[in-house]
Amino acid sequence: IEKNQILDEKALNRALTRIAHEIIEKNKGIDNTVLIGIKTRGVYLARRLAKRIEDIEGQSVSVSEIDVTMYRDDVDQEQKQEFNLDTSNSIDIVDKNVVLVDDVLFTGRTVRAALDALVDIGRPQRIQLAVLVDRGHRELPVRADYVGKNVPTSKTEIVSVMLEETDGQDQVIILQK
Ligand code: 3GP
Ligand code: 5GP
Ligand code: MG
Repeated sequence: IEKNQILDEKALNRALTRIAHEIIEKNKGIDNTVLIGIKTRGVYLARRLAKRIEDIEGQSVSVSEIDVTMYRDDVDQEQKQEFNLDTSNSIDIVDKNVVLVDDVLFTGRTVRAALDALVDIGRPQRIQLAVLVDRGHRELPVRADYVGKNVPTSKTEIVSVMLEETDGQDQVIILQK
């Protein structure tokens, strides 16, 4: 297996710092904004962005998480019916500026599923999308508002996002099958 590093630890963390600044700039502050991380790695990225925004603005930022697996269009209906959205960890998104956070944007199906999930929770004022890596190959009309790095890939490549919290180190590499 060939390995190609796209982001090392420093570059990954600089990208997150830049995105934190961009979120504050685009929203003219952070007053009405909540960050929502998608399933595994998006959650840790959302927490890191919140920490940076708090350091810059001196104001706390709400962070929560969603698992959109059951909202994907490739999950069968039976599985879907057994699934109940976890409202115990209820997220208040009504009239909020929601920033969805994920590690990799690929076909756009996960983001579509996340929008579906959010609509079930409430009606936000606006939804934006932040991703660490945009690898292309969209199958739906989805784009990110904040991108750590655009990485043109072939469909057979795999972008491996490694984070300290889940993988013991920060880096992004492309694995060539
Ligand atoms: P994540 O939960 O941190 O996002 O989808 C489950 C995991 O598999 C994801 O981790 C993701 O990093 C990894 N993964 C690697 N390649 C792919 C891919 O092509 N599609 C999907 N859906 N996940 C992938
Ligand atoms: P999409 O739904 O846009 O096709 O894929 C986005 C989701 O699938 C993200 O949550 C991401 O974790 C995962 N994913 C898709 N392709 C890759 C990839 O090449 N590498 C990693 N790490 N995750 C991917
Ligand atoms: Mg992900």
